[in-house]
Amino acid sequence: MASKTPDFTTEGATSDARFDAVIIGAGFAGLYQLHCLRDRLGLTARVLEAGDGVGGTWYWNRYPGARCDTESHAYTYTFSKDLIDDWAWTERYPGHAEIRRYLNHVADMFDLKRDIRFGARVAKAAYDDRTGLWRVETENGHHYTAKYLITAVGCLSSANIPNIPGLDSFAGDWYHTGQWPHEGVDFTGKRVGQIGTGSTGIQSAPVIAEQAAHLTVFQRTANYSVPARNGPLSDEFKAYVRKNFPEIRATMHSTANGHAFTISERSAHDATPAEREKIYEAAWNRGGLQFRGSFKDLTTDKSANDTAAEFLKSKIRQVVKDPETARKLSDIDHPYAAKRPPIDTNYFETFNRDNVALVDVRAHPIQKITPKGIVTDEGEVELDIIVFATGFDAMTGPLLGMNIQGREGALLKDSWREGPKTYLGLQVAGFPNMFTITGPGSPSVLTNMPVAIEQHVEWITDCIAHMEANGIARIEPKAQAAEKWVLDVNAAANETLLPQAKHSWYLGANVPGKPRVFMPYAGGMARYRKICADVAARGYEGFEMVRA
Ligand code: N01
Repeated sequence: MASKTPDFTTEGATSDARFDAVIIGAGFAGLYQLHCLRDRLGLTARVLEAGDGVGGTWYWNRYPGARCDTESHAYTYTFSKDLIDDWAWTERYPGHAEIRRYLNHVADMFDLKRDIRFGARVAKAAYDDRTGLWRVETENGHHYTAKYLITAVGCLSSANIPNIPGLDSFAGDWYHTGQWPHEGVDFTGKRVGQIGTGSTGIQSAPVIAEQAAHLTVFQRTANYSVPARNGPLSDEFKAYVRKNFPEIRATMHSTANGHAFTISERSAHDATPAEREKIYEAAWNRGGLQFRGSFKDLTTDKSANDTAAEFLKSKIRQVVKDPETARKLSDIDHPYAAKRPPIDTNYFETFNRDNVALVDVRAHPIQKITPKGIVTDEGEVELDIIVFATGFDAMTGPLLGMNIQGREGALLKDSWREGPKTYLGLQVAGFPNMFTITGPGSPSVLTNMPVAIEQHVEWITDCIAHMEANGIARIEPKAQAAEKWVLDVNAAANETLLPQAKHSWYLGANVPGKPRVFMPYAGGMARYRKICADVAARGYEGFEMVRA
């Protein structure tokens, strides 16, 4: 882990530093929010960022193989033509280092870093009923006050490290993929155990296996995966993207998931088995998340989904040579894409290597960690390094970790004891002037994140512009509007197969004790965009606005 930056500023150290807005986080969301408030509205804003650089999730996630699953030409801001013309991605999917280079480029191009304080982890944010201002305190004791508090903390930034007895006694080294050492980890000659086979584990296992003496993958839930088919982008493709960006952007803004590909308008039931096989085979060969778009009903109709699921399971059985390992890897308990579908580079092929083993911890749960390794009821696996690819306390974790207090000192963690409650994923009743970019109840993680982020940031910016122009001191959702939105989020999830994956992090099921509530809005980005626009057009319906 990088060493902590010493304070380089006295700002907020002896008296509160005062801004129109405090933005927490310097990833895609925080950078664009700063640009909008400062350069479009002329407000003062300070970004507080825990890391020592920009990047958000990509500042922390530097594990082997870390790469975005969205194709690079769509994993991008779309608000500036100059920026689009000025940047060319090099690979079909951007790696973590290239995304950091991109975000640094954006920060430099729009001169954003001068308004970001790095190494500033927020310890507390409290609304002051008397002044109508937020007071934000960092772990290093600096204080900020602002009319607006905007959280841009990401959905997947609070590491979930399982509480396995004996971890403290482990004599080797252990790491969580979301808190990866910046200097990297040398696996040469080491016996490595990796716990977790989500999108992250599926990316990291093949890379670790190439370097380590031996890799044991501990799998609790078998997972589907489609080959990513990554590779360098041709000059022709780069030129195509530059020339056609307005159409690509229009596609990203019109599809349910914000990607640059469209979903077929055909039902899987309207194709013969031979036609379906051909379509799935073509999608498999093309690779990537658009496998989901092969038919319009794969995410909503179980029997349509079964056809894709069976195709993908048969691919696992074809690729993996050892029948027992193939059986364990293809014994999948949920519909395809009901959990976030991973894409991979040589994931299933990795299990054909002599130095890789699979342990089924659903059948043989992990009992404890000893100084020497991991123990299941099948025995002890001796290890030098444990890699926790065990995901995140998603969506609510980063917000609840900041000790946020609203009106009359009410704690966010008390308001959300039964599960998160927001209006549109944008605001919480009782927490005036606090905006949550890609908060629970927003489409966020079910979509291409930069698209969701741009929409949120622009909506928040318009809302703040409206408040400033009309002398409005305070905005917050009405309690009934938030209650209704929670019902709408549930109803939207129930229109899909998503709730059928009982162990998914969308439901909070991966963190013991977390309330089981379906958190993201599954109605699609296009529908959500219209709902937000209509709410604003009707004078911010569902919100209460109070004049100064
Ligand atoms: O985390 P996960 P992730 N014992 O929660 C297992 C995004 N992402 O980091 O499924 C044993 O999906 C757990 O098992 P189970 C993407 O949105 C994006 O992989 O709970 N196993 C599971 O196998 C993704 O969905 C990119 O039964 C335990 C794994 O650990 C999200 O991040 C790349 C366990 C966790 O899987 C999270 O993905 C990578 C225990 N106690 C990730 N606890 C992009 O490309 C957990 N597991 C943008």
